[in-house]
Amino acid sequence: MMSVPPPVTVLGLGNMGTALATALLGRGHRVTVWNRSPQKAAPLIELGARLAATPGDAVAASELVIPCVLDYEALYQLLAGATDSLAGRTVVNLTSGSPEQAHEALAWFRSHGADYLDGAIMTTPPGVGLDEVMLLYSGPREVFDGHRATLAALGDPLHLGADPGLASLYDVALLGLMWATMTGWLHGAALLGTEKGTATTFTPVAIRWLGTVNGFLTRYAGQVDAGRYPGDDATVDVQIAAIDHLLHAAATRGLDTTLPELLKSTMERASAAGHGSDSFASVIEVLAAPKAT
Ligand code: FVH
Repeated sequence: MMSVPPPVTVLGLGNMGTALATALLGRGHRVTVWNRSPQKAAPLIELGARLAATPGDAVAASELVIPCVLDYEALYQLLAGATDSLAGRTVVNLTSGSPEQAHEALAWFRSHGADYLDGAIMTTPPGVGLDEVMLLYSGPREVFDGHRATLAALGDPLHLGADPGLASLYDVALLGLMWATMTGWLHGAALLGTEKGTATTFTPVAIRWLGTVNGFLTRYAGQVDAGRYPGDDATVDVQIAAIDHLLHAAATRGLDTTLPELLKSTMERASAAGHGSDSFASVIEVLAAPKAT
C-alpha cells in the first residue's frame, strides 16, 4: 500500500500516452506531462496534470519517467536536450521497439545516470488501467520492484527478466499470435458469411474452440521444449488431409485461400522433414532456427 502515490512524468501524449497519464491521475499520482504538440495536454490539465515547458523540466519533476512516443528515434530526439536531468531518474520506456533498441536504451540511460526498464503495453488505450490487462517489463528486477505499485495503475505488471530486450521480444511474439488468430477468425467468419452466417453467431463458437486450442498449446509446450513430438493425438499428415477440406470449402465459395495454403505448405515442409507421423508441435522444426550441432 502506498500512502502518498509518488509523482510520475509522462512524455508523449498521443493516444497511448494520454491513456497512461489518465490512469495515473485516476490513482492519485501527481502527473507531469510533456508533448511536442502541447495542445494535446489540455484534457489532462483539466484532470489535474501539470504541463512542463520543456522535456528537461518534465524529467526533473518526477523520479519515475514514462516515455511513450512513436518510436525510439522520437524518444532520443525529445530527450536530446534533457540529458542533464536524467541522473537519479528511473525511465520506464513504453515506446514500442526491438530487443536490440532496448539493450541500446538501457546503456544510453545508464550512461546518463538513470535506471531503465523496457516495457510493452498489451492492450489499446481503452484497456489501460484494467487489472486483466498485462503490461510487460524487462530490466533489473530491483528497479521493477521499486516501482511495481505505481506501474500497477496501468494494468497487471509482469516482470519477464533482467534482459531488457525480453519485453519487446514477448511483445512481438504475442502480436504475431494475435494477428494469426484474428486472421484465422476473420477467414472463418468470411467462410460462414458465404452461407448467410454472421460474425456474431460464429464468434461464441470460435471462442469456445479457442478454449480447446488452449489445451493443445499447454500439451504441446512440453513437447517443443523436449524436442520430442509423439503423434499420439493427431499427426501432421492427418492435419494436412484435414486442411484440404478448408481449402476446398474456401475455394469453392470464392474466398481468398492464401492463409490455409500457407499453413498447409508449412505442415508439408514438416512432413517432408520426417515429421508426418509426429504431432503438430513438430512444425516448430521448420519454423525455428536450425539447432547448433
Ligand atoms: N495505440 C496503441 O494501441 C498501441 C498499443 C501498444 C503500444 N503502442 C505503442 O505506443 C507508442 C505510442 O503510440 P500512440 O498510439 O500513442 O501513437 P500516437 O497517438 O501516434 O502518438 C505518438 C506520440 O509520439 C510523439 N512523437 C512523434 N514523433 C515525435 C518526435 N520526433 N519528437 C517528439 N515526440 C514525437 C507524438 O507527438 P505529437 O505528434 O503529438 O506532437 C505523440 O505524442 C508507440 O510506440 C506504439 O507502438 C500503442
